[in-house]
Amino acid sequence: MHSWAASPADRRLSALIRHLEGSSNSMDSDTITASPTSGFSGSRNSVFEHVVRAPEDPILGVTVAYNKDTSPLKLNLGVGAYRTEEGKPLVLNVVRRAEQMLVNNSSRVKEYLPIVGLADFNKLSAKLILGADSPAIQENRVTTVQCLSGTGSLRVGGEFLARHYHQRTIYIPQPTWGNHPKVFTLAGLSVKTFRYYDPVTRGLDFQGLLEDLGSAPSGEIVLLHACAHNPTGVDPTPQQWEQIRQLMRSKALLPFFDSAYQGFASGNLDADAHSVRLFVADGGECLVAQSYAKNMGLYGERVGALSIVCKSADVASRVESQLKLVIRPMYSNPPIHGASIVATILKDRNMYQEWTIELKAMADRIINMRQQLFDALRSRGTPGDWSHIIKQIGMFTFTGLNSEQVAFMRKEYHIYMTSDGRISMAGLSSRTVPHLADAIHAAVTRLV
Ligand code: KET
Repeated sequence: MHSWAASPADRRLSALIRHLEGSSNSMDSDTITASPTSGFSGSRNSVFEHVVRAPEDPILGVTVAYNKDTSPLKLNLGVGAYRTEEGKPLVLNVVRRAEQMLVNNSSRVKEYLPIVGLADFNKLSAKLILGADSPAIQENRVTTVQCLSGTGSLRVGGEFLARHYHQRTIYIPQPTWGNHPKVFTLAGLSVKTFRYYDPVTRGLDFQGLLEDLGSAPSGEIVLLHACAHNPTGVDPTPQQWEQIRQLMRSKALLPFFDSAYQGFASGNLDADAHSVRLFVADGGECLVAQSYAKNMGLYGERVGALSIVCKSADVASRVESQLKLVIRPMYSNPPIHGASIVATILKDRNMYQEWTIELKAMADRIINMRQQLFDALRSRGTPGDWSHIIKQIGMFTFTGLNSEQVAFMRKEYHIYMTSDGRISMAGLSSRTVPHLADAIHAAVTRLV
């Protein structure tokens, strides 16, 4: 290895170059490129002439295609965003109420937040994921920094690890949320996968998972979905989590939890934090990225948090000082509005209660859509075993439809989903279930 490659900044740069090269393999060799040094006045060529068009994002690009479709039948089941029975985006009542309180409070100003964000928000976020009585919090062993939603929290955590942790590889489940490999590669980590999902059983490949983590070099980082695994909807049982914990601790593998769906899996915030709390209860260290996009419906507010649970208060405070050095040159400090909404709700007993009720209603509606879709396929006699639709957990169903069937449903039925056959159950309603069931039925009977 060249010595220059040893610095995290260089690793990030070469990762970035690889990333960009990866999206430019369709470059036409005949393309005439502008020379940046040609510089004569009147040149019609842009200095960016050589820039090739990048493909749309595999998830957010689905919405781009959906928006262009003029059919009244069109249905977007791509991005994981909650919709009401009427197919409309939802702003929670408790969020509206919190916003009103913030607007009415004339003492509030728009000054910069500290680099680590809103102090109340950080304390309350750690409590929400780790539990109000968490010894790690009481012993001041947790540092929490407000970040730009779940993605930003993963990125800051990844970059901190690339700079300060002795191992540089992160193991991610196969499959996982499509942005994970990109976030961690650009943060300066190497990405490897571990077996997670078995397409035959449409369940967890627990044996494969244990084997792969068992043969990972000691000390490596492991990305775990705290609950409601995306895209598969398959979570380990509590007993399996305990086995995973024992294996990881015995090999000193460092857990990095992605908690994007707390409350969305079961409708209960504590139950959905079980995996994280299990790992924190043994006194070991871990990272947790939290998002309020889904569970508070704050998607566009970009509000989330990164917590690092350490062995001692002293380590935690030094870690926090280094997190500030990651954040300051990246975006300086986080936005104030979304975090203020969250803090307002989390610190008021009544508002917190109101939130849990609205959250449970969202989770229940999703579970109800699972049942309706399953029943609709059964009543059509659609070939195949569709019981995974009701067994899977969280926002998504990993249907098992192949990319050809997905393309067929888009073309013939104007139904949009990611090409891996993932559908966002939260985008469905009683009104649209029959249309989706018709499309799935046609896809599986015509295209095997
Ligand atoms: N982790 C997971 C597992 C995840 O599914 C998402 C978003 C995020 C993190 C990041 O969310 P943020 O909005 O940064 O808090 N997933 C949905 C949206 C997206 O792809 O951005 C999705 O899979 O549809």
